[in-house]
Amino acid sequence: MFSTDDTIVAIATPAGRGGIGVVRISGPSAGVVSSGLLQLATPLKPRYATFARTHGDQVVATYFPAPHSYTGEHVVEISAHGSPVVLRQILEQAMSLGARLAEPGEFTLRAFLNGRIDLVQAEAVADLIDAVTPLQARAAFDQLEGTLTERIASIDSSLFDLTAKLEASLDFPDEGYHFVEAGEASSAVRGIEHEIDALLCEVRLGRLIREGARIAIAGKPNVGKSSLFNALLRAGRAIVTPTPGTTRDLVTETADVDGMRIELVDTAGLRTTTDEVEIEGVARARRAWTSADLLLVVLDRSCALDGDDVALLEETAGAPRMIVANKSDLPAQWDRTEIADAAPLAIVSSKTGDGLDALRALIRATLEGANPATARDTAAVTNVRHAALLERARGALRRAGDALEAPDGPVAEEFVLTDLQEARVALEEVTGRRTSEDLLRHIFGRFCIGK
Ligand SMILES: Nc1nc2c(ncn2[C@@H]2O[C@H](COP(=O)(O)OP(=O)(O)OP(=O)(O)O)[C@@H](O)[C@H]2O)c(=O)[nH]1
Ligand SMILES: [Mg+2]
Repeated sequence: MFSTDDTIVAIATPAGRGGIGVVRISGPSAGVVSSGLLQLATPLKPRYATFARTHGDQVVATYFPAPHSYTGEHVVEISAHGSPVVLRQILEQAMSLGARLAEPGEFTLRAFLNGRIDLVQAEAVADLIDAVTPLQARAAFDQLEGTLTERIASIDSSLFDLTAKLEASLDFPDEGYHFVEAGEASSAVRGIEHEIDALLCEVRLGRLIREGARIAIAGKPNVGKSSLFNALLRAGRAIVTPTPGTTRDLVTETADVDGMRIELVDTAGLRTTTDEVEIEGVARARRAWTSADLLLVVLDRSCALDGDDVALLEETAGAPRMIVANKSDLPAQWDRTEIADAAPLAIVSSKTGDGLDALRALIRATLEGANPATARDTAAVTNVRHAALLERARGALRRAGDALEAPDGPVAEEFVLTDLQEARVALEEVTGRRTSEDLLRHIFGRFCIGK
């Protein structure tokens, strides 16, 4: 998988019919393969789209000579009519001319191996392709542009400075911090630790953006849970009727709520019943509530609160939740002061759509919790792998800082250096300066063919 001395080929556009389909060839003999494939009057001019014929189609070919291409190698991209048959023929001809079928993500892997991008950026390419909300796309794009890469590079260069000074001291036989005082070293370490802390603060938000959150809707029968579910989805997905006990099973759909990817779960209305189906529905509802990142507790504002509402508010008190007072288009029968509850409250009408935008914003703000980001912010860290490595770096820095500030004088440089070195190794693993074949296999295995 890791040799780059052969030439690879793949269809880069999605399977099936399309207006245009692209075949991408990368490697040392991309030029040779494409000239065997294309009937050309003159050789391809670098970076010029050129009309040509293959043996069965009219195409436009573009040649990107190394190193100024996506992979850093010679690349030829052939745009053909988007027929699976035509594309397959071009692919097969390229293979008969010596190219090998690319593995998933192998173009991007080559870009990484050739130093065009680092590992964070390679992972961002896959995230960008997988993005389903604009916010996810923007977070991935920021990483592709190098926001995290740059922040890690700056942290690593401070670490490099400090390690160099401490290492230099080791050459002196007598003890003591020769090129940097222990106090100065410890404040440098604490400063770096602080920068990593700042990155880690974004992890929660980053994971929300990248992976999305699960929100369950809870409430008594007939308060309008399914109507709210449909309104948030902007689709008539769940059945709505005036009969209490309409929803019996969990209904789950993915929604884009204020840019966040949300898995929304509608549940059966909570009530005591002897109906076997409904009993199971209520049991499922309760299980869905406990696995949710956020619970929307729906109350009907057009009916006075009753014992069931109070019981539900008590039952869900320990969960991360918001209260949604529904049916605001009807005369209100109670107000906020009647609920002794600190949870955020939104007043909406699932019927008219009133208050739904405010509800969406409140959902996002509540999920973001302690780290509210403005609508334009995204997080630099969205990936669990990065977060775990940053945690490891922070742990090592903490030990180094403590060693430098030890009550009976700073610990010898060697020990501090071991910790600093560990922090650097973790950072290098984030960007992929240090990496293993297994890790690369894992990361690039989730790419699509042709990327
Ligand atoms: N006026 C008004 N009626 C609403 C509103 N939301 C829901 N309803 C009505 O309330 C009734 C019950 O709505 P559903 O969405 O089925 O309620 P539910 O909570 O899912 O009910 P179950 O599935 O039986 O637990 C229907 O007749 C809806 O049209 C609202 O905002 N305003
Ligand atoms: Mg329902």
